[in-house]
Amino acid sequence: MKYIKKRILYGGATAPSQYEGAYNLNGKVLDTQDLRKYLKREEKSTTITRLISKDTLLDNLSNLNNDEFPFREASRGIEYFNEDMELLKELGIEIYRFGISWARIYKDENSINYDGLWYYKKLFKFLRENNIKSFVSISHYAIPIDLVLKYGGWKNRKLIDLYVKYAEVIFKEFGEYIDYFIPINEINTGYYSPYNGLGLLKEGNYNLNEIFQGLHNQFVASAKIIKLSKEYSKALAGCMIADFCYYPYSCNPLDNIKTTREEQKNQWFYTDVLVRGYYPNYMLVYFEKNNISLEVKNEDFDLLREYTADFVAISYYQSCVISHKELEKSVGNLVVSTKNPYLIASEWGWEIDPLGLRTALHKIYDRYNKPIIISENGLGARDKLENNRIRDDYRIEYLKNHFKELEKASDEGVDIIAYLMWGIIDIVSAGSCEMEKRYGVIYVDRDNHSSGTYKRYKKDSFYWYKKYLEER
Ligand code: BGP
Repeated sequence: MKYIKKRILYGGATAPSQYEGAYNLNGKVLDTQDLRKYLKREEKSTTITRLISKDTLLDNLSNLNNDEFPFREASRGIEYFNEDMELLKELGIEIYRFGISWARIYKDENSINYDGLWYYKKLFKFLRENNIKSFVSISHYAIPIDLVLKYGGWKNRKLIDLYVKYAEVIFKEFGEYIDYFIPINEINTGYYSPYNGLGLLKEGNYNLNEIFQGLHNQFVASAKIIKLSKEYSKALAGCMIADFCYYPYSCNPLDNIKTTREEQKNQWFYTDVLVRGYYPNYMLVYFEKNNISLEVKNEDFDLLREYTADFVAISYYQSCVISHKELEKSVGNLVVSTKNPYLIASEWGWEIDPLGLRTALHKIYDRYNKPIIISENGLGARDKLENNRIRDDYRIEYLKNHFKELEKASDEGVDIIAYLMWGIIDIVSAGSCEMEKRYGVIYVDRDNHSSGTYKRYKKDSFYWYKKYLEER
C-alpha cells in the first residue's frame, strides 16, 4: 500500500473583464464590470468600488464617455492575443485558466451573439495546439447589465435559465476543448461583494434574503450546467470558493468556537452544497434565525444531489484570524479580519502566509476527499518599469514560498491537480479597479487611467517561473 504523489500542473489565470478589453467589440453588450469606475483609493478596503448602488450605476451609465472605466480597455488582451499567447508558450505553462464573457456571447435574453465566439475559438485552438490544458470560468463576475436592470441580477430565478442557455452555447461550441471548468468564480463572493458576485445593487443595507436567493439560484445553475456539460464534454466540473483559511486568535475556547462558526458560514457552506449536494443544517438554522426564506423548487434539491463537483477550486491570497474580542483589523481578498501579529502584509494590506496555503489544502481535502485546483494565488504589488526591466524579487520570493508549501501538501497526501498563478499577466484589480496593483510575471504598460503604451515586458519573475517550470 503506497501513496503515489501526482505531478501538479502549473499555469496562470486571467478573467475576461480584467484582461480582454474591447468592451464593445463585435456586438458585446455592457456588463457589470464595464460600469465600475476607477476611484482613487483613500482607504485600504475596496467596498467603495465593489458595492454599487442603483444611483451610482445609473450615473455611471449616463457618464459612459467622460468618466474612467478601467475594465473597458483592461490589458487589451484580445488585441494582444498573438503576443500574449506566445509569451505564455515561452513561459512554459501547462494549464491556462480564463473566463468567457457572458456579455460577449449574449445579444439579449432571446438571442446569442455568435460574432463574440471568434476570440475564444482562437484561444482554445492555440491551447490545444500547444498542449496547454484549459480551465474555463463560465462566469467570472461580469453579468450583462440589462439582466441587472430588468431582473435585479441573480436574485431572480430567471437568471438560472438565461445562464444555462448561455453555458449551452459554450459547451456546444467548445465542449471538446474544455479540460476543467467552474460554473461560477468564487461563489462565496456573492455574500461579500453582491454586485460583483450576484449583480445586486446596494439599496441602503443589503437584503440577506436577496443574497441567499441569488446564491441558491447560482447553486442550481451550477448543477444544471454540470449536468449539461456531460452531453458535450469530458471536462471535469469544479466549484470554486475564495478560501480564507481561518485561524483562531488564541487557544481561548471563545476564539475557537467563533472561528468554527465563521468558517461554516463563510466557506464550508458553499462547498458543502456543491460537493456534498445538500444544504447543511447549520445554514438551515442560520436561515431561520435571520428570517431568510428562499423561493425553491423540489427539482432544485434533486439537481444539487445528483450533479456535484468533481474537484474543489480555491483562490488563496491570505489566511484570516478570528477573535471574540475587537482587536486591530487587517483587510484581505473580500474580507476584513483580525491582524495576524506573525505575518507581514502587502502594500494593499493582504497578509502573506505560504503555510496557510498548505493548511487550507489539508482542510479541504480532509473534508471532501476530492482533488483540488489552486485557481488563484499571487502577489499584488506596485511594480516599477525601469530601463525596460522590472525587478520583482518580492514576487519571486512569494511564489517560491507558496510553491514549497503546496508541494509539501502534495507530499503529505493532498490530491492537487493544478496551481494557477493569479494574474499571470498584469490585469485590472477586481477589488479596487486599479491597474497599478500588479500580479503578473508579464508587465503591461498602462496606468490606473487606461493610458500607456500597453507594451508587454517580461519581469524578473517571468524568467524565474520559466526556469521553475523547466526544471520540475
Ligand atoms: C479574486 C478574483 C480575481 C482577482 C483576485 C485578486 O477575488 O476572483 O478576479 O481580482 O481576487 O483581487 P484584486 O484584483 O482585488 O487584487
